[in-house]
Amino acid sequence: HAPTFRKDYREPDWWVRHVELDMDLDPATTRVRATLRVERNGEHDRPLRLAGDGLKPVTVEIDGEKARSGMEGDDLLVEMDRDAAQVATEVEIHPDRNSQLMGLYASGGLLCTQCESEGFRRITFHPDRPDVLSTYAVTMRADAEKFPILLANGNLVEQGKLDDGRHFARWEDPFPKPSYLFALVAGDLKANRDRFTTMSGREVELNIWVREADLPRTRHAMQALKDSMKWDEEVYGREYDLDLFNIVAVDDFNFGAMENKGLNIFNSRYILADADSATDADFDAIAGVVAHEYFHNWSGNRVTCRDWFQLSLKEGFTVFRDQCFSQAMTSEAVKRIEDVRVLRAIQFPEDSGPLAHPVRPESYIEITNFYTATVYNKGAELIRMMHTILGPEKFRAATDLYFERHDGEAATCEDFVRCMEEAGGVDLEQFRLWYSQAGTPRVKARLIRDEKANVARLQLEQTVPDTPGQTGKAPMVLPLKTALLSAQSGREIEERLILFDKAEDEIVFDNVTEPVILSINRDFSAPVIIESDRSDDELATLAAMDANPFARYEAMQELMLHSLLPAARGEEVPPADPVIEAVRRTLNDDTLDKALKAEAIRLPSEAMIGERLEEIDPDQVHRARSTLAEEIGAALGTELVEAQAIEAAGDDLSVEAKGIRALRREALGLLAAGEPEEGARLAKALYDRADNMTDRQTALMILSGLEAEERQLAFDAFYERYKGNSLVLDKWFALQAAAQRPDTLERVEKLVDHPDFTLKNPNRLRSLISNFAANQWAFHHSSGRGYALLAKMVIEADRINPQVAARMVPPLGRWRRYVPDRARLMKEALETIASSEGLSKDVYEQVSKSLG
Ligand code: HT7
Ligand code: ZN
Repeated sequence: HAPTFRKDYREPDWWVRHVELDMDLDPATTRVRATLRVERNGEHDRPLRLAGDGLKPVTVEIDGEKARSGMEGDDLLVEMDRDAAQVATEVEIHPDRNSQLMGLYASGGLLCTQCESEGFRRITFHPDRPDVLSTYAVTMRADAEKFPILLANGNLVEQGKLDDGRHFARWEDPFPKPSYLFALVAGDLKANRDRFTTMSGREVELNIWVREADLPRTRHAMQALKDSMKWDEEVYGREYDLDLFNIVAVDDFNFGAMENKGLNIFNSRYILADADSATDADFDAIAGVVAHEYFHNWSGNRVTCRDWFQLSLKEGFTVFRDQCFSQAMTSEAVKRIEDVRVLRAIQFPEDSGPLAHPVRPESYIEITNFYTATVYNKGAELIRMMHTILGPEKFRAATDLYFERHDGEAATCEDFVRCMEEAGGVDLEQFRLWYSQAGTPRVKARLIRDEKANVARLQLEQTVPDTPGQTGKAPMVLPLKTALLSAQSGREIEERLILFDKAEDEIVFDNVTEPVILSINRDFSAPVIIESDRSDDELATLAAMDANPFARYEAMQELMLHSLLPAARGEEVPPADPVIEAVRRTLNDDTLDKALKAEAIRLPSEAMIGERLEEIDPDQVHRARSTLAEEIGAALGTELVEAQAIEAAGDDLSVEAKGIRALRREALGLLAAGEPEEGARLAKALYDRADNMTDRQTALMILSGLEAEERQLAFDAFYERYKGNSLVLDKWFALQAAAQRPDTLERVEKLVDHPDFTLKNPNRLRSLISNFAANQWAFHHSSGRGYALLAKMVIEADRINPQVAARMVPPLGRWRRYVPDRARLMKEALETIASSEGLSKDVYEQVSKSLG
């Protein structure tokens, strides 16, 4: 399993200008004839190397004559005696045996493709690297009854009937694209059809293709698509470029969705929704993913990546774009809080563990292991920081320059930063370290008021931790949005953007004539960990008064951690009164909207508490968190009952209605912790009257942690009602895997044998196993059986789908952070996986790095 290095990048020896594909589609055996118009790149006599993965050439021809060729491993080498030629190959592939879901595969009666990053080589021989851009023409033939709809990238140019009940369609994509953006779908699908008029007045046909029965559940996705198209025009000046935009939903999919040119393919969980079956979070996620894939049409497709080390060029930028879109469509502050929560819960642990890597990695064994929170979410934070440094107008000028200069090219992160520098008129030399240095910077912040001089001095110190293969790092540029508030009134005295770029610095605020409180890293302007010495009183004032809603949430989290961290370390626990009072104030604050209230009263998760500890004892962390929840619940019964009782219509997806349901979830959760019987009664009543999935899921989540007869009744009722709906059944598995109860491990061990559980469907596998591995208390059971179960699932899943299996390894990789008995058991589980025979390179890379 040899690594590939960024430093080894070389331009391709041969360009492929055009690809002509001719495919006889059949689930058992599909015949693929590919004709590549190739051109020598520069002066050399190297052969044409075409990547393959499990392919055997039936024929290889140059300009219609048999070619001299041979295999080297999986690759086909073709001897070339001319500078330009038509090279044709023929292979046979077997979609119904493709359990990896890469290349051409069968899912629920459909045939569909997934080519990013290196799946095209499972369909035909091809250089299959993102810097080789070609136009494509695809002719498909298939059984007309089983596969009445035949789709590919671009425009449909011809279709018709054939003999033997077969038919054909020919598609042409005029935009040169890398092979990872190739797609086709064949199946019995129906479309939700709509139209969009672009800013220059062009009409675009929009189709969302699903099974006929699912059509009513596509409305939200269609609205999100039209909103995204409009937003990209208004905010980035980007117009859609084809006359047709197709989306297809499939049930078996390794990721969320794929941005293939003109033919996005989606995991059905990011398309299908109605109030009866989808939660508010599902609706929001659908809008976010639809927007993300649509935005890729410019940030990814029109301007693509030179090589896979540049993945964040398209992914970080596109995540930033989808986050801003969702902020604009919902609540700016709440969406920012959610995004930061995800960053802290997933990316921060990744950045401090054995799989830490820079946003632009230096090497990989298997590139799919680098579709990570670091490349995506930290990558988005880098773009956000540049946006903050440049300001919105210059940032827009810089993206205009980027899209214009690199349209139709395969670009690099460096190209992007250079456009930011040129159009923004800034020097980003030191900022570039964000792309190359892994690890989350830590900032110590101390505010000292000098009463005599009427100034406040902010002393800052930064350190960037060592990560695998990287030590002794240089200070980074940290844009810290900082304000001083009057300690008495909470009034904002001054806000500044500090560009902190040294190991140590002192920032002076003049004209400070009264005691002040520090509000730092507002809106999470830099993705760093802030350590400040602010007191409970100061945090409580910020939580109640800070004009920046994100900073209010942040102060509340810190206040809670002041109480949780000593308890989680087994130290003496300070009284919970400051937290209880702050929660009471928040609940009684009529100026705060409900969604923000819900965020503010939410306790940090066990994973987040663990992140702040030097050594994690999962039982102690659990006890610390549940004790604080109990105390709040017992003290604030009246306020919590009131907060959870506010009603909203189930099909109302307004920010206000979603906030009401979010507040109900948090309030009922705290209440159930303090008063379990009352909590069980209210949760069961909620389950019985709920007219939407959000409330139903809240009720089940609360019941799942209680010892009450209502629990089983509700879970059984839910199963009976939704057993035919696989996306909802995923929730049934997920809720049980996430249950905060002592017997969750045993229940999950049994659920693995449930007839509805399968390793073949990634959604189902993740719903049970990944949710279980994220359940800190249950997964880290002192017996080590949780680790053993995960190891067993990884080994079994690896034989079916290595990509999905490899993504389940990271929870075990955290072993060094845990108390010795857990660390030993986690390491043993990793060793069990490592010693299993025939491990894929995907899992091998994750496990060997985790142990190393
Ligand atoms: N660009 C897409 C990545 C993706 C993917 C990668 C590896 C294996 C399967 C995959 N399916 C989709 C998704 C995105 O970021 O938009
Ligand atoms: Zn993406």
